[in-house]
Amino acid sequence: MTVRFGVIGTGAIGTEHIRRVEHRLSGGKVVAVTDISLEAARRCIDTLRLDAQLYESEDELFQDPSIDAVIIASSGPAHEGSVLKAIGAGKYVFVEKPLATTTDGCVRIVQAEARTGRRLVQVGFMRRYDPGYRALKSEIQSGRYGAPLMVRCVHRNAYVDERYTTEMAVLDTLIHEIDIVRWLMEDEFDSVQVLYPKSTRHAHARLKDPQIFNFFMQSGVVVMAEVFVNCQYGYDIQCDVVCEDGVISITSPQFLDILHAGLRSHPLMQDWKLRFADAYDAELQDFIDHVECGDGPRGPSSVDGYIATLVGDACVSAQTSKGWVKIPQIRDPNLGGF
Ligand code: NAD
Ligand code: NAI
Ligand code: ISE
Repeated sequence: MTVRFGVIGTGAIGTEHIRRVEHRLSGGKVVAVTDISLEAARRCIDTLRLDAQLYESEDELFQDPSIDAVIIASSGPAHEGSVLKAIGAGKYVFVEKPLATTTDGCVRIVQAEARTGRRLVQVGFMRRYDPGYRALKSEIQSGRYGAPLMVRCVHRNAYVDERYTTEMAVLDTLIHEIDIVRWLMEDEFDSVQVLYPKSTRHAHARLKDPQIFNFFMQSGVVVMAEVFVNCQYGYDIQCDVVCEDGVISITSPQFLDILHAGLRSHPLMQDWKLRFADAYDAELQDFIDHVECGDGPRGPSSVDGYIATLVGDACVSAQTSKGWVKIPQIRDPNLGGF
């Protein structure tokens, strides 16, 4: 069976995901698209020469019985409404992070999915599919380096535009670290504190940049995560796990080593598209494969999306409250979900 996709949101990553379903992955076909900007949807169809229906609203797209699954790649605040309608229409859902921008919105999604009695939702936490993070997890689990004590994360973007604010750094950017640290360490967050170093001259008035988020995990491990989204030089993702008997770090994939004019250099990736290309391919292929065989997605779940937003909410409180903020009970026993 071919999984027939409808795509909601044909901006930067929506277009990338359509390209990969159509040209790189197997078992999927994009049959319909929509975007709140019909101009963006039309441009996507033209640029990728798609043989796909353009719907003027997501409601029409959800009513199309030939669509098996949707990719939701609209801006974060639009996700909740679209995911709930998709579940109501009985479609499988691949939704970009964050699952929803409020904890209550995530709860509504988890509960709506649970009421259907089957798993329908996968969240786009693609780092779980990245070869570097997978190798790191397997080294941690080998026990060869003793117990982990500290984790140092760095998340740098070359630049962001004027729409990106101090608060957005949490659910837009840091949320990747929140999810990957839970997954790597098999541990939950306990408390968070935010530090603001001197701000870069490249940040605009509504953005403090960089920001440092310090966490205690429930096990006592300390996580230090830097978010710096106007670093100018490129896209730079780092993660070091300091253990009792050694340090394990991921390295960025590098394609070139250039000797020129008295210097040895490595060109740096400029954004997420290339850095995580293999991970995006793998997460969507995994989604297609599990939808195709009828057992529903097995990747990051709506509960993972809920926990990431819950921790994110505490980080946003910590941004304005100087001290440590306790993270509420991670897993509400009444939540349900898969
Ligand atoms: P974008 O602004 O380029 O694209 C968003 C698109 O969604 C736009 O075309 C916009 O018109 C459309 N849109 C917004 N609200 C909509 C609605 N209610 N209905 C239909 N369409 C709507 O943004 P982007 O960079 O592609 O990011 C989109 C999503 O992907 C975000 O959730 C973002 O967090 C996520 N993202 C994830 C990664 C990653 O590494 N996993 C990377 C980039 C973006
Ligand atoms: P974008 O701004 O390029 O695209 C968003 C698109 O969604 C726009 O075309 C916009 O018109 C459309 N849109 C917004 N609201 C909509 C609505 N209600 N209905 C239909 N369409 C709507 O944004 P980008 O960078 O593509 O990000 C989209 C999502 O992908 C975000 O959730 C973002 O967090 C996530 N993302 C994830 C990345 C990752 O590494 N996993 C990388 C980049 C983005
Ligand atoms: C973007 O939405 C992503 O998810 C990227 O991976 C991240 O690096 C960037 O900061 C976000 O804006």
